[in-house]
Amino acid sequence: MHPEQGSPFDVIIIGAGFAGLYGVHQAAKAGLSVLGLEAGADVGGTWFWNRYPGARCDVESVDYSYSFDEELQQSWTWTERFAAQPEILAYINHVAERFDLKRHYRFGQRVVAAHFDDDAAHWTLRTDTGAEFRSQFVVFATGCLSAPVKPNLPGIESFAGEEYFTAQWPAQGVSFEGKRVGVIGTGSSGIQVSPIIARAARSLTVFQRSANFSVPVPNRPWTEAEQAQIRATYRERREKSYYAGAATPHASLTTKALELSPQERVSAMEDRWNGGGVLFNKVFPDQNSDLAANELVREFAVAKIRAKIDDQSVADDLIPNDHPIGTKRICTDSGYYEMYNRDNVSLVNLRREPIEEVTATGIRTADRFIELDTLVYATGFDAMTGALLRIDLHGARDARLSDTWADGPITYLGFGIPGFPNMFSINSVGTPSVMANMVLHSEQQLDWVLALVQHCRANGIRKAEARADAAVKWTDHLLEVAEGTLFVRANSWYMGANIEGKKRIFMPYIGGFGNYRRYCDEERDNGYPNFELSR
Ligand code: NA7
Repeated sequence: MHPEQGSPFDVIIIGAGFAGLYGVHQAAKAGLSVLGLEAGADVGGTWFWNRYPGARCDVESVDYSYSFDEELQQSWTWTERFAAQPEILAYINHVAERFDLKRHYRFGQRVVAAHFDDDAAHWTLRTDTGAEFRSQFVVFATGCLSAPVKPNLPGIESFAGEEYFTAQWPAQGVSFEGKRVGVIGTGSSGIQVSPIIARAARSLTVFQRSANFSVPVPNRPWTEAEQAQIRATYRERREKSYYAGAATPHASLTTKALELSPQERVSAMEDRWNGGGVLFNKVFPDQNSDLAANELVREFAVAKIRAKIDDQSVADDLIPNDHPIGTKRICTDSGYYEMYNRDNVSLVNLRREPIEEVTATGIRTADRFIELDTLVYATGFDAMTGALLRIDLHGARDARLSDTWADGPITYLGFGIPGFPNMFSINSVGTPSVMANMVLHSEQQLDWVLALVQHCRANGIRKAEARADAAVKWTDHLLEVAEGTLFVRANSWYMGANIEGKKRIFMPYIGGFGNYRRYCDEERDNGYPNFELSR
């Protein structure tokens, strides 16, 4: 029977971002019956929701794009070196139309519950419209920074002005002309949106709980010669990326920081600073593991930042002193620090001057009352685990994800969770995706998952479930790799530290894309020894 008439789909893929769309395309191409479910009204995922002005990717456009179809990559023209949100969303729409992917999707369907039927070996998914869908396999391509968190500030509900969330920005845009605007949050989103608001608003007050490092985005249009050169060498560029640490063709130097002369070090840092945040995050091979090397990079960045700011007491507040550089994602900005030289912009350091309450007309801090017409929340996400844990997820033997992950998330290679057969999560905990180029990760992970689905179907396997011991081993391994770095010293969202009550544990695999890919290849090539495959 056709799935529409009641029999389960082979696979349901949740999410219409880069990962979900690719999965739907490949599943359909492989002849599987596939359904896509998406909470948003259209395709785009992250780039559908985060359409705040200034939103821009920190990975070069020619790398942050699909590699699976040579004609696609040869025919699409990226205008800018670092694409802004509208161009990325236009690209995703182009891909969806080119491969006729929207017809597989139901939009406006947020999955709120997913239950596994042990006997029938299928999943039943329920969405917020009350609709139910069944499938043998389910893939959560729901994003790792997709569960927005509104701050829990006293009185926040009483604010009578306009309120916007960078992660749920209205498609029709927002006018800040003549408004007194407050931005809460100084991660990538706050740092990108603030300079644009500052140019239009009567006043802008930035409320900063933690300072972040930001590197200016070296954006410019691609020249025609560069575009031609990239097209001619695209395959090599991708080959280099497939087994690289960050899934881009760029690598750190091979010589450790302290083994270089001071002059060589400065020139390397200057070069990488001019290449943007992703490059500056890996100038030296030991910068994220050796504090002395990290300190050299930090000092270089601090001097760069100080030079942009007129008032050094403001610079004191803007320079992080609570984490080694790079252990929280380095942001990418266009004029963020320079913005503080404007007369209409001020910074509130919440560490010194906490918010006491939000009222109908503004924010009262420990020291003063700031009148506001508009509040912008750039307060981040319940990263990596939030999207899954917000769903009522029941696996086999009545396992609940919230119980399975009560002591911290465990997965095997990020895809498989013991107790949750035939369910896979993409770009999630246990994968290196958030550390790097998400698009190539999405291709690699969906290829892997769909190969396993096809293996099951070809061999009459009804259930595939990650083995508990393998998940413990993988989780221990990723923690061991993280312990060897400075990342565990930061209160970052990688550690779950931005969410009150969330277990503090390093969630991504930081061993690099190439190594991760090798583990995945080995598991597949050996016939999935770390999965329980039952008929
Ligand atoms: P981030 O990087 O998580 O930034 C969120 C910011 O909001 C960060 O500065 C937080 O401070 C701040 N925040 C969160 N809650 C509050 C409250 N209650 N009061 C004041 N300030 C608060 O999210 P983004 O959207 O900017 O970027 C996410 C990723 O997208 C980014 O890393 C890139 O990979 C792309 P905190 O640091 O927690 O003290």
